[in-house]
Amino acid sequence: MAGHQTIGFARQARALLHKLGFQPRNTGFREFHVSPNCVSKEHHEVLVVGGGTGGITMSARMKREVGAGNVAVIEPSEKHYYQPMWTLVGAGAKPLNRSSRSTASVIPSGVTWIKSRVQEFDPDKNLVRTDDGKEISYKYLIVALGLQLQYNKIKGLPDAFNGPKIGSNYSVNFVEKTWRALQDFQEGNAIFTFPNTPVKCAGAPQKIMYLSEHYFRKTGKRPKANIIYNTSLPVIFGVKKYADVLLEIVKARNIDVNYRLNLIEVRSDKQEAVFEKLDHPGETTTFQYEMLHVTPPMGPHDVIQKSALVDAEGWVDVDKENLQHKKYSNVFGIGDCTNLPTSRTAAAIAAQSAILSKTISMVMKNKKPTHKYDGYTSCPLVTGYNKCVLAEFDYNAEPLETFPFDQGKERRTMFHMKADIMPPLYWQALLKGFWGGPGVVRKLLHLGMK
Ligand code: FAD
Ligand code: UQ1
Repeated sequence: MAGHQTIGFARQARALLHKLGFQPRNTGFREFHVSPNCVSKEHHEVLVVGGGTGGITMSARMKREVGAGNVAVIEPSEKHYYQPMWTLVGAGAKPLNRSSRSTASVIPSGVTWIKSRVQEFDPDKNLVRTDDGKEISYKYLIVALGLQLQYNKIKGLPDAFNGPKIGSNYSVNFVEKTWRALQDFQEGNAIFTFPNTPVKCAGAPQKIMYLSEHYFRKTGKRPKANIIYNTSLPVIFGVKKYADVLLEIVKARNIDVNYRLNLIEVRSDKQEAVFEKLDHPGETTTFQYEMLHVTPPMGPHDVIQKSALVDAEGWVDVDKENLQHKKYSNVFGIGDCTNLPTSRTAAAIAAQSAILSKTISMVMKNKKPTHKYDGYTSCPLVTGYNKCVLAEFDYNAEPLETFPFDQGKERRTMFHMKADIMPPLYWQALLKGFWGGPGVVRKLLHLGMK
C-alpha cells in the first residue's frame, strides 16, 4: 500500500513538473530518488566511465546498439583532447587549440553526459559513486578511464615546469613548453626521457626527439646540440623490425642513446637531470641540460587501483580477446586503463572498439562472445617534419602492416597520414563509432592474404 502511494506521488510530482515546463534531461533515467541522506540515484542500461577516446567511441557504438536514451557517459572535463596531435604541437607544427573540442560536442546526441568524477566502483551492487554524491547504477558498465600521469614521482616536478628549458608533450599544460624550450635552445644537451613504467604511445618520447633534431638542423643549431635519449628500457622499441630502423636513424643523426636510465630528479635551478641506473641499484648519474623533454611515469588512476576491478598491477582486469571483465561479466574495459598486453594507443582503441561492440552485443543476448582482438596497435613514428615510419603490430610484437609496401622505411606519405588524415579520421569516424581500425583495409590491400 505504502509502495503504491509512493509511486502515485512520484507520478503526480512528475506530472506537476511537466506542467511547469520541466523536462527530464534524458529518457534513460528509469527513476530519480532523493533519499534521506541526500544521495541522488539514477540508472542507465549502459554506463560508460570516461569520455576520452575509448569512452566516446563506445558511447557512439552503444547508442547504435541500445538507443541513445539508454546510454550515459561520466566525464568531468569540459574538453576532449586528440592527444596524438601533441607530438606536433610540441614541435610547433600544429597549434594546441586544434587538438581539442568541447566534450558536449563529441558526446553522441541523445546520450546523457554526467559531468562528474567517479570516486568509487561497487561492481557487486552494479553501481558507481561520484564526487558530487550520486549513486549511478547500471546493467552494463564500460570502463574507459585512461591512465594517470605521475609527474610528482620525479623530485622537482611539476614545479620545474614553471621555469624555462623543460617541456612535456604528454600534458595539455606542458606541451607548449616543449615548443618554447626548442625555440630557446642555443647550445648544449637536449635530453629526452622514457620512464620506468608502462606508457601510452611508447613511440612519443622519441618522436619529439627526431623532430627537435630536425628543427635544430633547420635553424642552424645542430652543430652545437648534443641530442641524448635516456630510456629506462633495454631496447629502443619493442618490435624488432622498427627497432632496427630506429637504430639506423639514431646512428645516422648522431643521437646518443643510453639504456636503463630512469629520470628521478630535476634540479631546475642548476639545469640538472638526475637518473638512476636501473642495472646498478643505488647508483645515479647527473646530466646538465639546455633542454629537457620529460615523459612522466604513468599508472592506473587511484579510483581504479582501489576497486575490485583490477589485476595485481592495478589495471582493469579484462579478457585479452573479448575485453569482458574476468570476474564481473557485465563489466568491460577499453583503452589505456586496461591490462590488455599491447601498446596503449588510440589506434589500438579503434580495433578494440569493434571487438568490444560485438562482445557486448553477444552478452546482451546471453550468448558467448566469439570475436577476438589480436592486440592490433599502431605507432606513427614521426622521424622529422616530413617523415614517418608507420609501426603496426599485434600481441606477439609481430608487424601487422596495412599498406602493401614495406612500412619499415621513413616515408613522406606516412607523415601526411599522421598529420593530415588521422585527425579527421579520429573526429569524424572513430569518435562516431565508424572506425574499427584498419583491419578491413589491410585485407583488401593484401588481397585477403593478411
Ligand atoms: P583518455 O583518452 O585519456 O580518456 C580518459 C578519460 O577519462 C578522460 O577524458 C578523463 O577526463 C576521464 N577520467 C579520468 N578520471 C576520471 C574519473 N574518476 N571519473 C570519470 N572520468 C574520468 N595514439 C595513437 O594511436 N597514435 C598516436 O600517434 C598517438 N600519439 C600520442 C602522442 C601523445 C603525446 C600522447 C599523450 C598520446 C598519444 N597516443 C597516440 C595515445 C592515445 O592518445 C591514447 O592511447 C588514447 O587517447 C587513450 O584513450 P583512453 O580513452 O584510454 O583514455
Ligand atoms: C588509427 O586508427 C588511429 O586511430 C584513429 C590512430 O590514432 C590517431 C593512428 O595513429 C593510426 C596510425 C591508426 C591506424 C590507421 C591506419 C589507416 C593505418
